[in-house]
This record gives sequence, C-alpha cells and structure tokens, in this order.
Amino acid sequence: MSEEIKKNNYSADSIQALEGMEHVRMRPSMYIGDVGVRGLHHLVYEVVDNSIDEAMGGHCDTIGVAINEDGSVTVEDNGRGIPVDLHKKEGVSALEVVMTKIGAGGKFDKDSYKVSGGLHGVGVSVVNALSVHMKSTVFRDGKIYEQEYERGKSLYPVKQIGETDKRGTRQTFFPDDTIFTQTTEFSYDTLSARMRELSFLNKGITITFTDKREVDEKGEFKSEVFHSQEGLKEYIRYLDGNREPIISHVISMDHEKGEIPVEVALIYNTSYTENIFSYVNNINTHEGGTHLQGFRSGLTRTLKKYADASGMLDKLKFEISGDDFREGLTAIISVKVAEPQFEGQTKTKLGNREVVSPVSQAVGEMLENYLEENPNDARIIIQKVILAAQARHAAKKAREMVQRKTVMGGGGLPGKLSDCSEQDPARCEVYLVEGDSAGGTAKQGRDRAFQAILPLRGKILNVEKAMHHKVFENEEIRNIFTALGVTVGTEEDSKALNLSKLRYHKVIIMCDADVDGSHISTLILTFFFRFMKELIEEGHVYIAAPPLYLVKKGNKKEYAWNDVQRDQANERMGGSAAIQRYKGLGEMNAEQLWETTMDPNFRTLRQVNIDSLAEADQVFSMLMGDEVPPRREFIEKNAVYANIDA
Ligand code: 0RA
Repeated sequence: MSEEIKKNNYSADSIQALEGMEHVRMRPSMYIGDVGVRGLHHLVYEVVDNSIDEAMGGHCDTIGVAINEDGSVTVEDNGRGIPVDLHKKEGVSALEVVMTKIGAGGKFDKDSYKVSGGLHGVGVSVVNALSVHMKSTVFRDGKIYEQEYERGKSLYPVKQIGETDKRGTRQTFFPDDTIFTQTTEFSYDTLSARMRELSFLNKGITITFTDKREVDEKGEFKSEVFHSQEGLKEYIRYLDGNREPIISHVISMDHEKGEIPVEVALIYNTSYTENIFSYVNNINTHEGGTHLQGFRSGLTRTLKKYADASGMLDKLKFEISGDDFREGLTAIISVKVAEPQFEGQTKTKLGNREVVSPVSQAVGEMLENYLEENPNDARIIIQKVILAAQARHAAKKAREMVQRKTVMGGGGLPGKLSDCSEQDPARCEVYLVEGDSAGGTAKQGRDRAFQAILPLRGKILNVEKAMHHKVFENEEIRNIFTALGVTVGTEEDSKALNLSKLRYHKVIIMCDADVDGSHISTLILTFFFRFMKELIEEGHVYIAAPPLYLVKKGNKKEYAWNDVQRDQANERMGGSAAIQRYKGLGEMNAEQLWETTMDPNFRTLRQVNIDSLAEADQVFSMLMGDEVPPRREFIEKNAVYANIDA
C-alpha cells in the first residue's frame, strides 16, 4: 500500500479531489488488500460483518449467505433493517448514504465495535463500488424497500416495492470483473471456513451458507448451517477433534474486564505443537500482538506459580522457558477492541498496549480457578511442561548440529541433491521428489540450469506426531533444511525462520498422482506448515501436477489430468486410442516428465496458500493425527488441498 502511494505520488489533496467511490475503483487494493482471490472473498466478509455487528448488538440471530446461480452473492439478516428515511445532510435516504458514500457505514452505529485498521470495516460502499451490480432490499416497518446500483452509483432513489411482516436487510452483489481480473469465482471452501469461524467467534448466531451454482444427486444445493452455542469452547473441540486431550475439560472463560471483552478457551493435548489463534473484532491476527502477549504472560505466570508451589520443579536441572508451557497447547483468544491499532507486515498485529494487562489478568484468574478445582489435570499439565523443557534442551542440541553441518561443510549440501547451475535464487527452483527412482528420472528430464532435484526416500517423518528433537534429527528433514539454505533461530524466544538465504524461490513438491503420493505430499506440507510456515506464507511452496493418463494413437499423443480430458482426447483421435494410466511418476520417462510436469511453458503448478490458519491446522491434525478413518476418507476423496487452494 505504501508502495503504491509512493509510486503515484499521492497527496491528501489528490485523494480528496477524487470522489470517494471513484478512488475505491482506482485503488481497490488500498481498501480490500488486493484484487486477487483474497480481495474477492473479502467483499463477502465485509457484507457479512455488517450483519454480524447487527447480531452482536442483539438485534438479529440469523444470517443467510448464498452464492447464487449466476455467481453473485447474497447476504441476508433478520435485523432491524438499514434505515431508509431521509438523511438530512445528504438529502438522500440513509440507505443510499451507507451504500454510496465512503466511510459512512462505520459511523452509523456508535455502540458496535468497528475496525479502523486492517481490512475489515471499510464499509459496504466499498463492496458496492467494486460490483458491476448491487441490490439492497430492506424489510422494515411492514414494508419492503429496494435500491439498485451499478459500480457504486445508485440507479434510482429507494423505492417501496411491497409489504411484509419480515424485518432485515438483504444485500446482493456481483463483483466487477474489470477490477477482479484474475477471477470472480467464489470458493465454497474458503467462504464456508470463514462462516464456520464466525459462528464460533459469535456464539448464538445461526449462519446458513448455500451454494446455488450446482445441485447434488438429490437435486439439492450444497448447504451448511453453522451455529455454536458454546463459542470458543466448541471451536477448541473442533480444532482438536483429531488430537488426544490430556486433561478432562476445555478451560474457558468469557468476560469483560476494564472495558475490553475477552474470551479465551484452551486445552492441552498429547502433541508437541503449540496452536494459538488470536482474534480482534473477529479478525484473525496472524501476527499476534498485545492480546497474545497478555495471554502468554497470564499463562506462564499462573502455571509457573502453581508449579513452584507444588514442589514438582524441585529436582529439575533446567530453567523452564515460556515455550515449555505451550507445548501441546491449543488455544483461542478473542478480544473486542473499540479502536484497534493494527501493525505488522500484513496489518494483523494488535498494537494497543492497554489490552495486555486485562487479558493477562483474565487468563490468570481462569487458570488459577481451574488448577485449584482440578488438581489431577494440574499435575498432568505441569508434568507435560517439565517434559517439554527436557525435550527443548535435546532439540536445541540437534538444531545446533544441523546448523554446524550447514556452516562447516562449505557448500555442505546434501549428497542426494542435484543442484542447478544458476546462482540467483529468484530464478531457481527445487523439486522435492518422492523416491529415488522418480528422482533419477527428474534429474535426467530437468533443465539443469535452474532446476534442482532433491529425492526423498519414501514417507518422510510425520512431524505432527514426533517430538521436536526427533524432527531435527531426521535425515530427510535435515536434507530439506540444508538444501533450501534455511535456518531456524536457536535463540530462546525466536524460533523464527531465516529465509534470507533461501536458495530457491520455488519449492515444488512432486509426488505420484495417487493416494500414497498425496499422503506423501501432505507429510511434506505438514512439515512446512509446522516448521517453515513463512515459506508457505511468502508463496514459495508449489505442488506439481503430473498427468494421470497418456492417450495415444499412431503418432498422435495427448496427456490428460482427469477423466474428462482423457475422454475428450480419445474422441479427438477418433475414439479408439490406447490409454495408459500412469500409476506413478516412475512410469514416465525423462522426456515425458519434462513435457508434462517440469517444463515451465506447459506444466501446471499449484501454489500453496493458507486462507485460514485455524482451518489448515484442523486439516493437518486430522490428516496426520491418530484417528485413521477421517484421514482415509479425506485422502481418498483426494481433497488434500481443500483448504490450501492453489
Ligand atoms: C444502524 C441503525 C439501524 C440499523 C442498522 C444500522 C443496520 C445495519 C445493517 C447492515 C446489515 N444489516 C444491518 N441491519 C441493521 C436501525 C436502528 C433502528 O431501527 O432504530
């Protein structure tokens, strides 16, 4: 954003000179972040946010969200309805002001929490400006009112179109494809994940989500109803549904302290990973901030105090660090802040200092009560913390060993890596290939100037179930670290990844197009997700898409990536082509592998991105955890990337 401002040499005057709505259309990213897939979905969140606000104010309890047959989206609530009476100052209806004036939406209702930074809360007028067509329908005072807009401009004054005994607001919009040039197609999974999240974060509301673009075998639309009576407590059960708890209850609280509503829920499980999700005004604060800081300090202080008093630490030879209190912890913290300051790279870090202490106190009280009332669970938690401290010492040694090897061995690259000759990381890519034999084919087929190959032996370690020092001791995983040139901070409190020496800007996972192959790519992705999240977040991780079929007749040949393509290719060849189904990469020769999967001019790479960290966490814990049946089903449906779309 600041880049754009610099580039175009914006001044306050020039912004003012432009009509607000025109400015939104000229510089959409300033309002919604980007005009790609993310920004597109942001439009829906913006409209839904308004209905959530109405619900939070206690004025409605049901929100319907639908992707319509024509690709537009409708959001409807049973609230008071946006007022349609004359807005004195503007000389048009209040509805028209809300819909067509930038910044009008937020200041409408004083007692709701509006977001001043971040991306939400920019107002429904922004959605209107970025839609080819939008229609508002208000059910209020026994009447139905309507107004339509084109690219943010009203087509006629609000008109009454009928009578009703309903109350509420309905908004339908059609995103502008001259703005969203990449795509205007909404993703069911992305929207569904957000609606689920919103229902957990705002207990009591019912959100129905329907996709009317296609019908199933029974002639019905795909639809889900999200409703959570217990809020974060249920969210924790959802997230940890595939992990094994070590204590008997989800620990939770929901109260206001010093004007700042704080909700927290947590549980400890048998895993070794820390999973904390934090929200401010329903926005996921990926980068954390003061509320997270308060949570951590409250947790550490209270558990440490309890552990000290219990005498369980008396024989311990190590200092316990903050991290040790969070191994196997899944927690959600949600605060509402009237004027949030968002900082950080992606503006998802809460900066308000006044939030730290109320959160820390609330968390402390909650835990103190629980430990007091559940001494057995308290003992189990402290034991887990002690184990974590011991494992951390072992892990630190193992990590230092990786580091030393990287530094001392000069190049120090793994023997199995076939490196490329190009030096500029931006132009280099590395293929992580399942198995030595496919690795060999890839090595022959590649363009050695910029493509490196790292074969991985069979199934790599499931990091979801391994202690951290085991992860760093694992040879395959060490090879990945050293090949990529990535290091992990060994400082106590900085496990941050150092990507500055990343040797390849494209890291491509290439596995067989079958169940085993997708299992292996999932193992690798899980490893990246848990240990190199930044690599995914910066967009460096890709999945290669090898073809499923070779369709051949005489000297004609075509590849097919699915059954439809296969049948079409067969038809083009007159219907009696020989069809070879590739059972694995190993069945392709070097030339075929290059043509279909590695040649940048023809291959399809799916870039891995994370829409919702919580959703991704749930998927990975499910795929890699102890419960086998859901995993089987999921993998067989081949939906491994359901929430990590390309
Ligand atoms: C302010 C005042 C009133 C209604 C709303 C806002 C309102 C806004 C939205 C946006 C989506 N759904 C909404 N529902 C209501 C009316 C106050 C009154 O009737 O006294």
